[in-house]
Amino acid sequence: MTILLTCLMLVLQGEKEINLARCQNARVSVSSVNGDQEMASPYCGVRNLFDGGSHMVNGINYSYWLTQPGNDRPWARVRFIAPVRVSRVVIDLVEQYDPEWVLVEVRTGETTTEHGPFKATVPRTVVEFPRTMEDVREIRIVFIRVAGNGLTRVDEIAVMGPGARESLTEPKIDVDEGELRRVAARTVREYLQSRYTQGVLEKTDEGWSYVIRVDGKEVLKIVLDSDAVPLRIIHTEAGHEQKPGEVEAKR
Ligand SMILES: [Ca+2]
Repeated sequence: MTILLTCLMLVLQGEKEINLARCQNARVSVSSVNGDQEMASPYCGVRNLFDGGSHMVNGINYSYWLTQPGNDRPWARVRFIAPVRVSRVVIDLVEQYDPEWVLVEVRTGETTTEHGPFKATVPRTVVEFPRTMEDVREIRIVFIRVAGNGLTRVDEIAVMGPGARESLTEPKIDVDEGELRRVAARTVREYLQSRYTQGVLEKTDEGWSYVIRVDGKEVLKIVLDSDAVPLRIIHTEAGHEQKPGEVEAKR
């Protein structure tokens, strides 16, 4: 009876264990993406780690994260805007692309503690904390390959802890300047067939801009928002503006 009441109370409070990495509160990032793609890539990018096995963007069904070759200690990170409680981390791996060891770093407040390294097991590695970790701001999972130079593939990561199921959503990417630069560079490649290549990233009042100059004269500018979504492509030289395609707008 007591157990039933406890369960009922947990349900009423919405306190079931959920994957906290899939909440509005979380920001996800990875050390590299195969093909030097941006983290947001639908093919092997970071969102595939937190898609529940069903990632589908524009008819492309990829559900795993794949690293760059030579990324020997690749990592995936989940940062929480507001602190959370975490009981365990569940990692889905596949043979041939699996790491030997898994190390979990947990930042609570200003302190970071290391858990492991634990021997990785396929298809699933579960890192259970001795007790629920309180006040968690960040979890970083480091994958260690003894052989080196191989590709690491991870199919799914769940950072489990109490939370409201209705807050589940698409994971948001922790955008840094490297990600902004990668997204801008791909936009240049796709729209301009590599006529220009090197630009500089600049912070302006309207957000971030990637500006390409030839002989000191601005020829092209791509305006990105803080989520690294290209908003406008301004051909300064030709005097016109172009909107990025549908793929970009949906991100
Ligand atoms: Ca997945």
